[in-house]
Amino acid sequence: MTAHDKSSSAGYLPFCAAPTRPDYVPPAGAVDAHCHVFGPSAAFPFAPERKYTPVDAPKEKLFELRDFLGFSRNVIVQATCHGKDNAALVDALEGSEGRARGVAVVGADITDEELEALHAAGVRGVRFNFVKRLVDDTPDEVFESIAARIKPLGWHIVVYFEAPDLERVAPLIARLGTTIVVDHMGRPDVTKGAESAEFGQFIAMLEGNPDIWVKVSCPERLTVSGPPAYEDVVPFARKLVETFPDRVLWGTDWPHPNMISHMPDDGLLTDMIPKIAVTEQARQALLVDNPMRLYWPGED
Ligand code: 0GY
Repeated sequence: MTAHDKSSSAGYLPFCAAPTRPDYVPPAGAVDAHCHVFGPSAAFPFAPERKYTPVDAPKEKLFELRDFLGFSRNVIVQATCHGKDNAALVDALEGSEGRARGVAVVGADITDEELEALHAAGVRGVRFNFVKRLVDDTPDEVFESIAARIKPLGWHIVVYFEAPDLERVAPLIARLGTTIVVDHMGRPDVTKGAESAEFGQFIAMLEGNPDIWVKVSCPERLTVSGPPAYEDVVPFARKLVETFPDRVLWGTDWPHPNMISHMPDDGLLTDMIPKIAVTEQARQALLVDNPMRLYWPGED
């Protein structure tokens, strides 16, 4: 077995078991709007088509972290290692006492009854993944057909792509005709800088479409300068927070699947928030008002 045999979690880093208690205290009702649950694999086996096998990261550990970091709610995003089997996600949503919403992965063949059951469990969106190391190609027609199916439920679409894929993905996003949430700032190349033409193209897409939101998340995957400060990622997140204050979300990305360079300390990630959202008003929007509008509309 090699270090990264996709069928085994050997060689993949476990999540940080004892994060630092953050100095930063999130506002009341704060939402961690990007995290995952994995397995436990004995109960919820990973998908045969997966490209990596994470270490188990069960819902109890996620809820423990939520409380430790000072958050009130989670948005749990289906990751590729569970494929289109949303059972672990649904189990976590049902175990959250209404404090988690979900983003599922579905195929175009999903039935209306299955969609309604996901909605009842707390799913409010689907994720379309374009990252080549994570998934095989899906034809645009399939994505468009899923978009049409979820529209009556009022769901949105989370898209995950890397900066070089923007040209391929942007026309599809424009056709989907629903709220879009872009994962991890569109994965910019941070060595090019936040004023680069590449990041400018991404910003222009958001300026041209008020229905596109963005998660200012995932410094651990974007950084070159590295932990604990991830200072090369801060200008990108800050620019998005300042340009689109009412369309940004923040998440830990716990348990940081598929990370092999290092495992971030979720307490230190939380301490980055005041650096990327420098006013109390910006933090209230980022952590409470925006995610509540998208995932718990009408609730306090
Ligand atoms: C993330 C990032 C990654 C993995 C997935 O669905 C996934 O497997 O999203 C990654 O490897 O960049 O958001 O968890």
